[in-house]
Amino acid sequence: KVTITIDGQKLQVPKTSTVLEAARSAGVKIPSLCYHPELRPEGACRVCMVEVEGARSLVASCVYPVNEGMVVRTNTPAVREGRKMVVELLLANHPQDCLSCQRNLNCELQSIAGDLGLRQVRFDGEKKHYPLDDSNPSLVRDQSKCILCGRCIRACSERQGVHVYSFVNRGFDTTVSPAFNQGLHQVACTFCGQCAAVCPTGAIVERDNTAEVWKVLSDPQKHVVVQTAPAVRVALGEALGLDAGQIVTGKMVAALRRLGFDKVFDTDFSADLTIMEEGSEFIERLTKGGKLPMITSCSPGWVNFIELMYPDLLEHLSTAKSPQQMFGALVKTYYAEKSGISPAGIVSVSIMPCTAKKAEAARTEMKSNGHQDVDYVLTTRELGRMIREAGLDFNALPSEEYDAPLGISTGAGVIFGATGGVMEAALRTVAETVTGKALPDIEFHNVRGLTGIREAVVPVGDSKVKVAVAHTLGNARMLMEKIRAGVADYHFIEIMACPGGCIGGGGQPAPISQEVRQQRINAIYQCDQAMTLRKSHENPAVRELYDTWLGKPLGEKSHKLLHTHYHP
Ligand code: HC0
Repeated sequence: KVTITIDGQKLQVPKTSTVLEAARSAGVKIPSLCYHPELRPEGACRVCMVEVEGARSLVASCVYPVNEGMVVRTNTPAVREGRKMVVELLLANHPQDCLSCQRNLNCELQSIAGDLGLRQVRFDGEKKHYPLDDSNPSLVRDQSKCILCGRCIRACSERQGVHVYSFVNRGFDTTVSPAFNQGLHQVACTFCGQCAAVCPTGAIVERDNTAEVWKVLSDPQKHVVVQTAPAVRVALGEALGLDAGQIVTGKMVAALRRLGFDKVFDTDFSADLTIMEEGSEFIERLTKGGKLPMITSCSPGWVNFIELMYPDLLEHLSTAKSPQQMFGALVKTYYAEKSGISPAGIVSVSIMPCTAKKAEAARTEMKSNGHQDVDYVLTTRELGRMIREAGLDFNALPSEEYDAPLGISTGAGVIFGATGGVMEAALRTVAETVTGKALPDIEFHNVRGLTGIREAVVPVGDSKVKVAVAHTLGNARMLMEKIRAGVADYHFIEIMACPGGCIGGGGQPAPISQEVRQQRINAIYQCDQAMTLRKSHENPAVRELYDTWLGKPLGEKSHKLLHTHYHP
């Protein structure tokens, strides 16, 4: 530890801290833009400048190390003027379209300008003009809104190990771009949206599909059904002014009905169904000698990643479609048949925490009965915007139930939303199916948590199953390298592209910190504990589906509707 003084307050701080970390730990708020607590600091924007006694000029506190006896001042006329100047220069070169920007009222540049009391921009310089990159279904990039903080570059490289972006050109012409200025659809982008999750402005946002959804909702010829992903219910509240980790399932269902959806269903139902298919596939591979380790296939950012980076290992992926896609396939077949509505008149919408789900739904092979399984995917943020646009007082809404039968689910379905949840849900069902006996304890705590890669050995009948769970694509890469080198002795692996799993998805309300992730995860496990049924194979609606329509897991109909193939 070292002793330093910040604004007259003496503090003992770890000697490896930066001035910014030390100040924040003492509750001193220093504004920042390029700094992100989970990414390597870069000192690019200088908004976090402070005075350090003895230093020749103001210093960027995010990269300035503390040392014994240091005296720091964070609030002097020079500091305030310096910060204002930096932000003013950024604004001089920024489109002044805040009112119509997707990030209006949730933009870090806007709030810093507000906090610093900027009332005028004195410089009317040349503005940057770049074409939009809206070449893909998931993300839209507007470089004219980019402030060159580099957070997207670092998130993509350090966290995801994908390296899509870098700085190109020099001086005023500097931009952040994929190689050769190509669109995201032309490079190895997985559409995970972690770049959008850390972008402080509107330079990288999800493709907004709300207008299309409003249109079908007001079309009386259309029967519009919606499914909501497990992780949305513990984060939507944040988009509507509530604290992180609030469980808003019932209010969300009520809001969706008031927006005009004809049926409100739950992706948790098809998460249970996924366990039936994927669990059976795992048991088959284990007992009959299929490709092991088998790897989960429900996170579309992850599926894009393995297709792009490890095409030689695609056989390891489960062939099960993701719950979103299984759900969509059933809506256009089973549900259409049961309700007597032509699939051509049904619009299938899903609410997801994920930007890659938009690209997944658009895949050409994701069709059933000649119709796309899922027609529109909205992120949690987009649903939040629709609820506000409709003028609903979210907090005052009653708690309502999902519609049956595709809204019936178990605790195993909801934990899909947290890293380790798919594995735990699968283990609950696989262990009981193999042994034919009820598990004494259905909670598998060793696959839970936020450690990057977790391993466990789980007894299943007479055998021991070695499992691994990874979240973020950077951690996925480590496991893939082990498999490629032939040194991975796992039987079953769960991989989710985003930190924390879907609760930390690229379409979730920002800002997301480790604390926010933990609160959402706690809420997910609370949802599980509150359910009467907590194992997928006990879901009565799933049982009925198999008994009356689908046949058995891995049967002919399942194979056709619920399984898929991948593209090397
Ligand atoms: Fe997920 Fe899913 S759990 S990927 O994270 O498997 O997006 O929440 O909906 O499909 O169920 C996301 C979340 C889902 C799917 C489910 C899976």
